[in-house]
Amino acid sequence: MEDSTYDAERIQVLEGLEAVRKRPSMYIGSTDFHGLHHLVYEVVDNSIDEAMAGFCTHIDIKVNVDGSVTVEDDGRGIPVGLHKKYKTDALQLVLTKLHSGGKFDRKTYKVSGGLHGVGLSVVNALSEWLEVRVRRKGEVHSQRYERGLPVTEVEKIGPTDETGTVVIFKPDSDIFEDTTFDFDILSGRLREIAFLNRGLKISISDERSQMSNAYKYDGGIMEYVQYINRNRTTLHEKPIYFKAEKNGVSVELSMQYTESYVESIYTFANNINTVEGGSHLVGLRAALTRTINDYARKYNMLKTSGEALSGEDVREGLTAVLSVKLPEPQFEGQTKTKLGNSEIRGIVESTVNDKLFEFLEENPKIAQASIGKAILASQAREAARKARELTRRKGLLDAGNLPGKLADCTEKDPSKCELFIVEGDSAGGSAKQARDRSFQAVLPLRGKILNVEKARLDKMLKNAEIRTIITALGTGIDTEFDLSKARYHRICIMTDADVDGAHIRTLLLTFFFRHMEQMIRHGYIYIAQPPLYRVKKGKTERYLFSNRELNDALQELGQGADVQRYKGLGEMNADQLRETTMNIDSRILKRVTIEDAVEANDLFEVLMGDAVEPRRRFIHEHAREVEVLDI
Ligand code: 0RA
Repeated sequence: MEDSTYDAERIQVLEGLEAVRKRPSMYIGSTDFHGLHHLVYEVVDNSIDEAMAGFCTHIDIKVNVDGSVTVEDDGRGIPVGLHKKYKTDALQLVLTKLHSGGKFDRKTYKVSGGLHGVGLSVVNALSEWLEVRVRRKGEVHSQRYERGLPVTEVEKIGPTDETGTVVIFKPDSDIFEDTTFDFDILSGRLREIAFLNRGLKISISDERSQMSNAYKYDGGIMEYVQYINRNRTTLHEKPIYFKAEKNGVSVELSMQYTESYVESIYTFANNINTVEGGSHLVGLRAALTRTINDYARKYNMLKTSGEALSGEDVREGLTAVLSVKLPEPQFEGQTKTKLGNSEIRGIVESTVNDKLFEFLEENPKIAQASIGKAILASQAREAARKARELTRRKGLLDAGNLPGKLADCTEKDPSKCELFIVEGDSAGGSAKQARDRSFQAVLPLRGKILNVEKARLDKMLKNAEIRTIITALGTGIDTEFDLSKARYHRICIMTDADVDGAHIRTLLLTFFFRHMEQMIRHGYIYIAQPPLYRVKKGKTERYLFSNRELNDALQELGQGADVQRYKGLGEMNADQLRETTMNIDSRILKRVTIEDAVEANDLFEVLMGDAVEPRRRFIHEHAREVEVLDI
């Protein structure tokens, strides 16, 4: 009987190994960059489980010179010693048996579920080699595997008075497209894990580059919120925080209001970033709206008793981190990052209702600041709605009221039409001469358009430059946006190649991102790329778009070349502008992606937000680039 169990086990392990190596994506999602990094998270997750159980205080990760990775923890150590039923060492079982939980299950929440939680055996199966060292019961135990199969016994290699586990593995290049680890990617996720596990020290070093980081946050998710808000102006110094447990589910929330208009809610379930949201997020949203309204009503902060703050109002400018831990998480959605457990909604909702109300009662100053912000948001939204209605009633944004400054094209089919938004009247003049008027329209903008970060929609609509853009495009904005009404399918932003130009481009991209996102998503927005230099020698004439191109050209053409630097579009004559930037056959246009827009939006927060320190830091850090731009 015993022997047949042993044989059956061996066959099962071999079949398991083979299955993992044959279809790795079934176990780790993919064999690309993501799958590769997933191996590290998988090993780290096991140490995190040990930390959540209260036995591990430090996890250290090393990227080694040979491309292998070492993960070391100071937990209890993986169990070692003969397993009676399987006649195999317990350590070997953990490293070879798929889902070897069962008897060895630690009775705490686990980081299992989603793509995580597949176990060390999967990492082992997908590694060219793996070595494990366990400090336990006074001895160091060691074993080596190759492609998942043991090549040594579990050996005792020396005494120790410590406990812990070390796993060293080298991903198999037969399985992974590229086996190079990215230090920044690993660091980013490890920092997130450190925030989510208060007090746990996680260090990482890269033996290839000598870079290293260490994370330990005694404030946990409260510090996480402060970190997210580091570039924003906060409305109360200390973030709201509480932790509670209900029906075996742990609910931890921290949040802080800022002057910004965006909502930044991050949710986690068992340490996994639930990017797609799910039941815990639904519960949180419902509780926020309810509790903020209850508190505001109790203290007569609303004008009329019938008045209510909407969900959008209470979330404007809010940064929040919600971390739930539950016994059996179900992850759903495209990327398995949506929490499916329906019972969690009610648990989170009632916990947040109770605890948040309690927190506000105990911290009246924070309550005032938070609710004041929500009331302001509500009033601004109402003002914006009225402004929009007024503009609509007066037809201010109708395409029938096309702005005088717009030099329109003759073609009427929008899919063939282009609009060049140009900085400054003089450049606008050159562009009008340079264009092909049959399908290219030109809209010159004067000066900087309004700062859309600070301005609310109602003020924004009073700004002539903004109105001009909206009217020329014909689409309307925000809730009234209608892509099918677009008068041009190509909108080209054409600005000077200096700091001001970059600034205006950032402004415009932020505007499109926030109020006409579909324009970007559908690929309607482009950046025109005017040249930085013209080099002329004899009959050779070249336009160059970067300093590098200039250097190369000067090398090639030798001495005596004449260099002209274009500081602004206005310095080019119409022929030059046509040839280099507007003519379909010779120009370079860069289509704006949503990632570009997000980047512009972030940059914008730094450049335009009210927090002075981040702006100073940004300008300092980017001083060199600015210099290059602004010679
Ligand atoms: C099973 C049971 C116990 C600990 C572990 C696994 C364990 C696994 C890993 C993987 C990396 N680090 C780890 N640390 C611990 C509990 C054993 C006991 O009761 O002492």
